[in-house]
Amino acid sequence: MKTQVAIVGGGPSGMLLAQLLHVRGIDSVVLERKTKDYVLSRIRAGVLEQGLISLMEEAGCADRMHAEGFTHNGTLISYGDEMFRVDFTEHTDKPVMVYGQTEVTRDLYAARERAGGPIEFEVEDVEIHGADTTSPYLTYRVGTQERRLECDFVAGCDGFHGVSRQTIPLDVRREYEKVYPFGWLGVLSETPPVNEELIYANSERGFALCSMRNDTLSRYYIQCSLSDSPNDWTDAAFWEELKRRIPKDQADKLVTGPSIEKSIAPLRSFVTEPMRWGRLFLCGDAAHIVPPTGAKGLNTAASDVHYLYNALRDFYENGSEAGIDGYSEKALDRVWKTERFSWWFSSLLHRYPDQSPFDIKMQVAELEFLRSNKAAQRAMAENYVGLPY
Ligand code: FAS
Ligand code: PHB
Repeated sequence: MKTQVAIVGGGPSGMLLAQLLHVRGIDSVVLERKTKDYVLSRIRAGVLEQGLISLMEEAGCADRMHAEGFTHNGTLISYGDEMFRVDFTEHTDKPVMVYGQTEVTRDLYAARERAGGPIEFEVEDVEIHGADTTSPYLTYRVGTQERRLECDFVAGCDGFHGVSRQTIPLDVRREYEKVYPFGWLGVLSETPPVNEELIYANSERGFALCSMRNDTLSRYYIQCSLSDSPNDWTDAAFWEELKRRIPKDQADKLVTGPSIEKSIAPLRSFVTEPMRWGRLFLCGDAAHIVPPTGAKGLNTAASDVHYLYNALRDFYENGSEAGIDGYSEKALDRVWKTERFSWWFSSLLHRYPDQSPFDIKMQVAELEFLRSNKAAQRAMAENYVGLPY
């Protein structure tokens, strides 16, 4: 089989790239390790930047998002019983959209199916060959059948544990990592959100986040130990701990209910450089990971896709290699800025095991400064709504 762009990974990165290329008449084949149901069962991001919204519109997949998504013009930040609001539109004239990653991926799958775009599920042993030549190809297995896919380019959209990043030789790759000494225990519940906007909570017991998917589906997180497992937490224990980490007036109105999903995500900051090797291009979690605090994981995958999609368009439509040659540098420039913001926001809100009383005083001083200083709020807002592509 032959295609123009072989895409490894059928998560949001791979599916968004495939759909954007399709709209421009560029053929691609998506190879996904799991089943479609498995991919759609993963509960992850919840906040979309304007850049991702625009890409979904360009891909012709934005109707349901606009119909069902929630526009948020600001967010709440609490520490103890204190709480203040950062108004995004006051500082940036841009809102964000609350619409789950699961729904984004569902919309992209629906578009792919409408277009009859080839996607192969449950593929195994994907290997990328000849990435440093002008005629790369992939080999993989579906069941007992060995297959080969000839292509012009390979998009590595296969996440942190994928094969693409590992294809770049160790003497070419430079990796940067920070592992955080805690995780996030997340719960999805069919309950009304405690507040119309998100609440990012710094408390002496640890971080908490009150988010949502719609007005009857809430998403909550609490910082937890890396040694915890979801089964260590009954629903009652989770709700009790969440209430102790958010302001009392919010805790008093929190509607609790049975969890319909409960999982723990480790937190890490990770970047691999370069994001291109020959005809192989890394996108999204295959190249970088952020702690979810700043809601940047999915959104930074989107900016990678924007740069790669336009680079490939330029190649096929104008015969120019400028975009593909500049992809890695351009993507990494924005990646590092979102890594910084995600690290800063995580440092501001979480309790770290080795924190001294002085360190905690610094956190409170930073929160007080953010609360009282418009320039500080503008800087936070500009990062949160998404830096320009
Ligand atoms: P993904 O990991 O989503 O998709 C990669 C796909 O490639 C998967 O479907 C995988 O099955 C497939 N694949 C892997 N190896 C393969 C192979 N060898 N062959 C074929 N296919 C292969 N971001 C936020 O902004 N907010 C959050 O709250 C948040 N929570 C998260 C919680 C968890 C547990 C995780 C892991 C991530 C979270 N993220 C969050 C980040 C997340 O949203 C990612 O940024 C986003 O999924 C990135 O999308 P992709 O780059 O497509 O990678
Ligand atoms: C979510 O709703 O899952 C969510 C929202 C904001 C974040 C992280 C996760 O910063």
